[in-house]
Amino acid sequence: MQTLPTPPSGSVQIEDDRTGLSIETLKRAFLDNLFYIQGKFPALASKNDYYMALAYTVRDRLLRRWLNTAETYTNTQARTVCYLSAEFLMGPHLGNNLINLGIYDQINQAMTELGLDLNELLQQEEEPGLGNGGLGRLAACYLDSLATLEIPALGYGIRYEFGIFDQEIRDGWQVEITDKWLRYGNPWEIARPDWAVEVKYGGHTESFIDEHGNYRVRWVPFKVVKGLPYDTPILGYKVNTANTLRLWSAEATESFDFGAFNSGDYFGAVHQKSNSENISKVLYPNDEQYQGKVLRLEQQMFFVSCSLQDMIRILQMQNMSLEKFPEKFSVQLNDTHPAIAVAELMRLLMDEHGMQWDNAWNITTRTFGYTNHTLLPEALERWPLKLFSELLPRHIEIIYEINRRFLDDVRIKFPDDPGRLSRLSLIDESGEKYVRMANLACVGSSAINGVAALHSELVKQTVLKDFYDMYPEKFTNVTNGVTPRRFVVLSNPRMTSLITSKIGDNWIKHLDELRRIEQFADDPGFRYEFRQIKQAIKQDLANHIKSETDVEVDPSSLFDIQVKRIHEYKRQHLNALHIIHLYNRIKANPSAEITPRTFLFGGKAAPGYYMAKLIIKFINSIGEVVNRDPDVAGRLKVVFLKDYNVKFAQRVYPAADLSEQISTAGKEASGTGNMKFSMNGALTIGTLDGANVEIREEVGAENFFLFGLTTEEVAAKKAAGYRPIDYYESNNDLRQVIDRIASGFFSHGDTGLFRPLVDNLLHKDEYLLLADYQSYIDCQEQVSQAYRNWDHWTRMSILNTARMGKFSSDRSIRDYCQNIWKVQPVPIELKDYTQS
Ligand code: 73E
Repeated sequence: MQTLPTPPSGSVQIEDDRTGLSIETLKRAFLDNLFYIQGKFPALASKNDYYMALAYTVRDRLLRRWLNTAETYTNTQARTVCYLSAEFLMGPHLGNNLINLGIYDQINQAMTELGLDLNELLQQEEEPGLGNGGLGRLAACYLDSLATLEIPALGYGIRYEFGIFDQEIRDGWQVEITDKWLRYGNPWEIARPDWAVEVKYGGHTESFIDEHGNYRVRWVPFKVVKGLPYDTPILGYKVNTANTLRLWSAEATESFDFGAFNSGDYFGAVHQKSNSENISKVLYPNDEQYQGKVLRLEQQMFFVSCSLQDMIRILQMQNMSLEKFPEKFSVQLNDTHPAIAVAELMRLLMDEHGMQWDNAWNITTRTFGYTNHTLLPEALERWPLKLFSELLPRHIEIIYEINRRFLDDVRIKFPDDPGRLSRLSLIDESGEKYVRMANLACVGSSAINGVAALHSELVKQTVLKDFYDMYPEKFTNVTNGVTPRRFVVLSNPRMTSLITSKIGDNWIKHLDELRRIEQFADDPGFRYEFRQIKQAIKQDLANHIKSETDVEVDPSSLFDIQVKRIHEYKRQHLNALHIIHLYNRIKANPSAEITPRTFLFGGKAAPGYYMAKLIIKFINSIGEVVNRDPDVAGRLKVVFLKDYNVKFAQRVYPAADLSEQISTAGKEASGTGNMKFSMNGALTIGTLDGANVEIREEVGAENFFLFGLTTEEVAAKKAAGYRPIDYYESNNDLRQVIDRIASGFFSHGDTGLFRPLVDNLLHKDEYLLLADYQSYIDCQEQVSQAYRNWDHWTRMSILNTARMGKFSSDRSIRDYCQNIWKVQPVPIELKDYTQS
């Protein structure tokens, strides 16, 4: 617990209602907020009023740390990390802030004493779903670790009015509902209208010679949009550092509409206003699927320009010269979504601040780092040149000039290699012309990294090979990590208490210390307790499933879980084939020995991704048949949980026995769900893909269920002309599974419904499900056998948790700080403003 400064002797210490941490003070502050902010007295207050009053009570306690932090950074001119990301999938703030402030238990008690249930209030929070999946959640974990490690940092992104859609399931199909997360207000953010900036689009450029005789360019835009920053404090775990997440909201500029208003074009002026506001209206719900929409490029330009202008403002406020930009800021590009920053920083330095090219380029390339998150060709961002030039006429000029100089460098290093030049060019000229954002990011950055060891190797060998040949020294790996504060301490309090009772609570900040519970893996008492906890959490989830879906699941069955975005490369349908295999076994011999399993799925499909939506329908259809077949006698249950999001993820990971990480080798860059499961004691069934490789190295091959082709084998098989139908024809069991689907058995006799799925598997099978099928089935059989020996299973489970230290996002952030950002911690002292 934090202590207040010692009062002068003889005086009475009264805790301030906005900072005090005693139960009595917390209760008083809470009731005060209910009254003065929500304007309600207890008899009239709704659950949401109580949630808001509590959120404000907690926010007050963050504010003092936040202001101390800002003041220290300003006074010390601290070197700062800026994490530019189109997505921040933060999850609910309240619980996490209680953990990081170290007041979870006090608040729990204060609420109980007021006759309220903290869990109910926590459930009340609408999560800000400002991301699609792993990439956005990674950004959120990194903010938590940056603050915890006391690194000065700002997260910059977009304040989407509508985040990722809410998913409902109707008749087994996904239905998308708009996410109105701001409906009841957002107590965690503070608008900063003083720091609004303007962003230009369209129009044309004009060149002129300035008063010093220098060639300059002026951009005359077609429209100007205002960016308004909203700040959310990001508190570290049990430190005083509270960094900032600054999200930009688009508004119409006041000045720009005047002409229209004065000329009587009221409608035109209002239209222009709503048009501007569209920019931050909605998150594109595509995960790893590029869509070349103008609005998306407007969004990227919008938050990038706002953020870079904000950095320049900060620099100038601290009386630092622009030359110091790369010393003051290290700017990380979270994939290519913010890659336009390379051209925008050049433009700001040259056109707005009068700098010459060489100087501006030197500053720019020392500033940026670029993280690649995917090798999937359909995710690569390339903008049609025409669209790009019309929206960003000045940026295309700058990109041409960057390209001209860059290709000259290439010619020097690789003379007479036109193929290489055309591959490296920032402009794709092979057919219709495109601007290649990954190429821009590579040329404009001093460091390029992948997100797991295997992925970083593949980046060098495949998509960015030519850049690796050109600049080998820029390439590194930083394996992803996840925050144990949210994904263990907050989500699994029972396991947290057990571990802490044995080894103290240092592991929460130094996850490597979890190794110290290895010594208890053979202690029968510890094993028993570990297993009891898992059992109790599974019971809770079973109750939740019953209330949500009316399906009864047996908490002693093996909880086999796959939660992630629905994508063919992630192979949820391979999991489904295994379910049908087991079902067929039961149908052939109802008394067959089958380890009872509950198959849980969760995840959203991109609204325009037909095959992913069909996979959701497929899983639900299997569930409909299997769950009520009397021959199955409850031994198999299949449940698709709707609307998988961060809040729900926190309930799911602790309840898993088995974590499904079954992507085709070489396709999943890292995965981070795999880490969250394993930290909570689930065993993994997985391929040698992404971070699975490193997880298996850490936990030991004997505590990991490995199957499937390797990346090299996948490539070789494809090169040799892969024919999935051969597997179908030569494997009886597989044939029976496929035939059962094709016969309409899971679709009320309709043989057409799943035909696209079946045809795809038999004749295309881009992700090699059929090639991996037998290996997967055999491996699942080992899982079933292993689960029968619960004592041994629990031992493996404990060892998984104990050996996950490497996958704390604290380790990832340390890697970034040392190898890429070159930034040091700046500890924050707690000062008391009320005394001064
Ligand atoms: O393997 C994951 C990785 O763990 C990868 O698929 C994901 O990023 C995670 C964090 O590194 C990812 N998401 C996207 N690309 N890679 C993406 C692309 C376009 C839009 C939204 C997300």
